[in-house]
Amino acid sequence: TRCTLIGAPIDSGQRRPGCLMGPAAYRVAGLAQAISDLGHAVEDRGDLALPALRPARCPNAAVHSLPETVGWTEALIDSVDDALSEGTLPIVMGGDHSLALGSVAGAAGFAARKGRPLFVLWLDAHSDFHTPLTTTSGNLHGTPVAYITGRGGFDAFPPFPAPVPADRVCLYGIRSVDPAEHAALIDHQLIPVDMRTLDEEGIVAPLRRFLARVRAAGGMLHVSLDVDFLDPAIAPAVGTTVPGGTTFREAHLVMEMLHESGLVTSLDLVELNPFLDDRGMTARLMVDLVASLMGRKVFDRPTRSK
Ligand code: DIR
Ligand code: MN
Ligand code: MN
Ligand code: MN
Repeated sequence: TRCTLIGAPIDSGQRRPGCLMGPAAYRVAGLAQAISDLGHAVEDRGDLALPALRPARCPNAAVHSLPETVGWTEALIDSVDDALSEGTLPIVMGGDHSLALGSVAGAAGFAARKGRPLFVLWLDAHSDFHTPLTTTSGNLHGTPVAYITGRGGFDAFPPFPAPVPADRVCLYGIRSVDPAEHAALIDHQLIPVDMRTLDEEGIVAPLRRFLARVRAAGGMLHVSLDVDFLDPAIAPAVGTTVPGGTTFREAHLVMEMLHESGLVTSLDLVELNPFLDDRGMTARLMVDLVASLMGRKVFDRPTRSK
C-alpha cells in the first residue's frame, strides 16, 4: 500500500488548545517509520495551511470558529481527494474531529466519481451527530456525522457530495450522546454500536457484520479514529475523556480485523492533544494502532487447509 500522510493542525472545532500539535506528535512518535517498516511506501505531505477565510454566519450563536472550520474543510476535501486519486491511502493526522467534515467529503467525492458506495466506521466515545443548529457547546467537532449523512444546517459548508446513507455509517464504541443527538439518531435509524452492545456481544461480532456489508457492496471504507474511543487510562491525551473506553487489546483487535479485511481506503487520526499527554504514551499508542491497521502482527499464523 502507498500511504499519504496529511498533517491537519486543527484546533478550531473545540475550545481546548493543543490538538494543533497533533501532527508534530505523530511525527515524533514515528508514524511514517512504523508504516514503512511494514513494507509500505509512505509520503508525508507536511501540514495543510488554512486558506484565506471568507465570512460565514450561523443562526446558532453558540457556534464558534465557523469561517476557520469551513476553510479547513475545503483544504481537506482537496487533499484527501488528491491522495485517493493518486491511488494512495490518505492518513490524516489531526487535529480535532472537525477535520472529518473535509476528509470524509473528499472521500465521498472520490467514491461518487468511481461509482462506489462509501462506508464510514466512526470509532469514538461520541456520536458527533449535531448539526450547527443543534449543538449547544458550539464545538463543530461534534457535527461531522450529521454532515456526512446529509442533514441540514450546513449552509456555510460546501454541499456534501453524495451523502452517505445512515445504514452505511457505523458508530462504534459510543458512550456519550447529547439529548438532541439522541433524538436525531433514532429519527435517522442510525443506531450506534454503543458500549452496552460491545459489553454484551464483544468487540468482534458487530464489526465483523459491518465489514461483511462493506465487502458485499464493493464499498470503500473511511475509518475515523477519535482518541477518546480508547479508555482514558491508556489514552489520556484528549480534551473529552469519557470513562469506560475500549481497552488496549480491544483496540488492537479492531485494527487487526480492519487490516485483514483489506477494505480500508482512508483514515483519520483525531483529537490527540499532545499538551495533555503523559510522556507521549497516547501518541505512541495511536502509532501502534495504525501499525496494526497496516499489518503489524506478533505472530503470523500459517493458513490452515479447510
Ligand atoms: C459533544 C461532542 N457532544 C459536543 N464532543 C465530542 O460538544 O457537541 N468530543 N465530539 O470528542
Ligand atoms: Mn486538488
Ligand atoms: Mn469525535
Ligand atoms: Mn469523541
